[in-house]
Amino acid sequence: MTHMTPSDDAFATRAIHGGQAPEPTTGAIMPPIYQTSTYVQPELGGHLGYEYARVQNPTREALERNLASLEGGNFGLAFASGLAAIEAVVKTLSAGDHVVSEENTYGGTNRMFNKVLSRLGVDFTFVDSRDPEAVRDALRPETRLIHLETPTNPMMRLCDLEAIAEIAGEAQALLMVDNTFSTPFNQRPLEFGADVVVHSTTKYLNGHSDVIGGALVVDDEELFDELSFIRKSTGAVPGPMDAWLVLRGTKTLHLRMKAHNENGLAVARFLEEHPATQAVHYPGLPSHPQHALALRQMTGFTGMVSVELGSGERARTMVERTRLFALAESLGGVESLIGVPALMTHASVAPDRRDAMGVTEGLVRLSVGIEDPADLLEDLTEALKGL
Ligand code: P1T
Repeated sequence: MTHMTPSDDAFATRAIHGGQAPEPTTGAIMPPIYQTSTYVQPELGGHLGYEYARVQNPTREALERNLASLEGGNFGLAFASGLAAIEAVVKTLSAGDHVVSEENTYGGTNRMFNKVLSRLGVDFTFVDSRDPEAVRDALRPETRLIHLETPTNPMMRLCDLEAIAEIAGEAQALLMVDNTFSTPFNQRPLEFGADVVVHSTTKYLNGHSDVIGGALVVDDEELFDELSFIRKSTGAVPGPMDAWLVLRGTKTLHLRMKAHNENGLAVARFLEEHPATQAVHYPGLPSHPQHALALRQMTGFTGMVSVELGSGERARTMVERTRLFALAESLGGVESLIGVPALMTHASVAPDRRDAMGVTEGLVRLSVGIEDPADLLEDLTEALKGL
């Protein structure tokens, strides 16, 4: 059972206890890692609620209840990766259906929509959803799904969740929101009217850069049943060990996110003041064009910061010089990472589309970790010297 009774407990309490109870046989306080592929049935046609581990796994279910509790939803579904979670939602559609997607998503999401799922007869339109009217204008009678990411990867654009939820409702289209960058500590899309929240749990939810995973959280039971059917029928489940690691990660989500938010803001302020930078993209800065919206729908602004340095050469110099910020794809771990999206996470996006969105070869993305902030600023000072 992945049904979650809504809890009145505060976020920190739900992070630690949500969806978990001591294991009844031994009293083990931590959910055991049920490392099994199948379950013995006492009689033909009479199982104990568990038949086969693609369909049910108690460790995975504990994680799902925990994530549902953190997002304030009724049902959670864990997947083998963030992309597998997004794909499952698109698989609720049929050939001939239409999707409106924010154009500045993670490059892999864009690649899956453009180069894989569109071949199956689902049509995609990509829009700049900073303007909710752009979403409305892209709607067609056959539009079934709107996909948003906010803040977007890597430009840190915001989508107005409440306004777009209203548009989705009028169009009777599902609204899916990728909440990977924000996490439920900073933003809970279901509260603004989204139908599906998606996560790459690889990132902040796990938080320790040792798992690839994904998740969906929904309120509606019928939608949950449909998504469960799709996952069971197509198979992109996480293993129990990975589910357990993510569940261990979420126990400290509130502490980690508080530190990520603080360090992210400190780095964004530092970079904005630095003479070597041309623009800093961070929703917590008053200079962010959607700062007012950020204050309305987010309670913290994460550890993700993008900075424009003006040329690919300058970006290369910076990312190759840092000592604490490791040059790597991914984000959301306790350790700081740095990269050039145009050459790394967004290399699969068409160059003209990248340029139009500002994902230039001079754009550097930082995933600010929770190391001592003075050391992080010192590292950046050294990396930008002479630029
Ligand atoms: O890697 P995976 O768990 O499949 O998650 C894909 C994904 C989905 N949504 C967002 C917002 C993401 O950022 C990602 C993955 N992103 C990176 C690997 C990255 O470095 O941006």
